[in-house]
Amino acid sequence: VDSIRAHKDSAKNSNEDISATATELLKRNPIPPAKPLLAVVMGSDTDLATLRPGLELLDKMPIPYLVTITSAHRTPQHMLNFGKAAASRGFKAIVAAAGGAAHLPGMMASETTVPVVGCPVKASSMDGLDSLFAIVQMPRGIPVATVGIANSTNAILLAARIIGTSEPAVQEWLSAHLQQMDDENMAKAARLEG
Ligand code: RP5
Repeated sequence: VDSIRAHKDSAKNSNEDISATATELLKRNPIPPAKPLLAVVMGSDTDLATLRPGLELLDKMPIPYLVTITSAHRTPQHMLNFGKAAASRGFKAIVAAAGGAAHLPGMMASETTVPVVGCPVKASSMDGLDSLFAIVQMPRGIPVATVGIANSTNAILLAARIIGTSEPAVQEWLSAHLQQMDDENMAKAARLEG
């Protein structure tokens, strides 16, 4: 980020140069520690299509992660054990995607102090509204951060922001990502304005 700022000063409003630096930072992927910092869990393999955009973005981040399937209904014991062990395994955030009677994020959050980000999946004729309500309406005392229906990109970005509070490389990546979106939108606006 500092290098972006320094570059910004020296480039004196040269958007092309700033973009080049942001892109360069995004490509940098420091060797991750062996232990995953982020767990991405889903209730069924049918949730994978919804998670894909977020996972593709996660692949570019300097965050070691683990992806798995665990279900609040079909494998409840496994799901509870996963939640119980999450903190001692070193996870700093959990993204949990589920559809329909989407109890996975909430049940996971009831077993751990690791922050859980819930991603509602469209899995029924209710188009994801059922999943959204199931995930967002948690009882007082058991918080789950809930992103929009099927918005796995924001689920991953929010989890990355949580992890970034104690991982400078992640924060640097996120700043570069913000800068890149800014550059891209300014370039689009400039093209429209002619
Ligand atoms: C939920 O039930 C899963 O998260 C999934 O979104 C939904 C449907 O699962 P499948 O019947 O497609 O396996 O537990």
